[in-house]
Amino acid sequence: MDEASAAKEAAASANSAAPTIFDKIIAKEIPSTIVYEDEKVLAFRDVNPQAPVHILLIPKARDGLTQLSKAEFRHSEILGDLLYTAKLVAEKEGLKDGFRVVINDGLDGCQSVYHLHLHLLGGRQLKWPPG
Ligand code: D5M
Repeated sequence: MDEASAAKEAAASANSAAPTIFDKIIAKEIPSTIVYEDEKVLAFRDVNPQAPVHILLIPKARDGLTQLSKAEFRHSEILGDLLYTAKLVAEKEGLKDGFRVVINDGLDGCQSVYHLHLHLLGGRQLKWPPG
């Protein structure tokens, strides 16, 4: 399957309550390299890193938050927690010269897993604009 078809298929699952690969990571049913964990947030290394440091931060409870565009006011606290945790993890990873936090949303945003997640990228000079 090509990248565009895979993205369309993933987008088609956006409204589904079906578990994603991240549920298996949260349940520790499949291996991942966890770099931070508390009662609400899990951070682990991306399996397909786009930079020397590429970490995903996810809410442990998806609670309808499949993607940022589905966020409701009640999600404000966890969204703040995720962003603040990204800063803590960046510090822990030694990203003292800067880093980038990205949220891909939906088809145009190239989202492939419909459980909201932040990408924390760093460890090299990143370019702007992104592709
Ligand atoms: O990003 C989804 C990201 O999830 C993508 O960068 C690959 C990553 N991914 C997928 N499966 C795994 C596992 N099993 N471990 C670690 N990382 C994983 P998106 O913004 O939805 O395109």
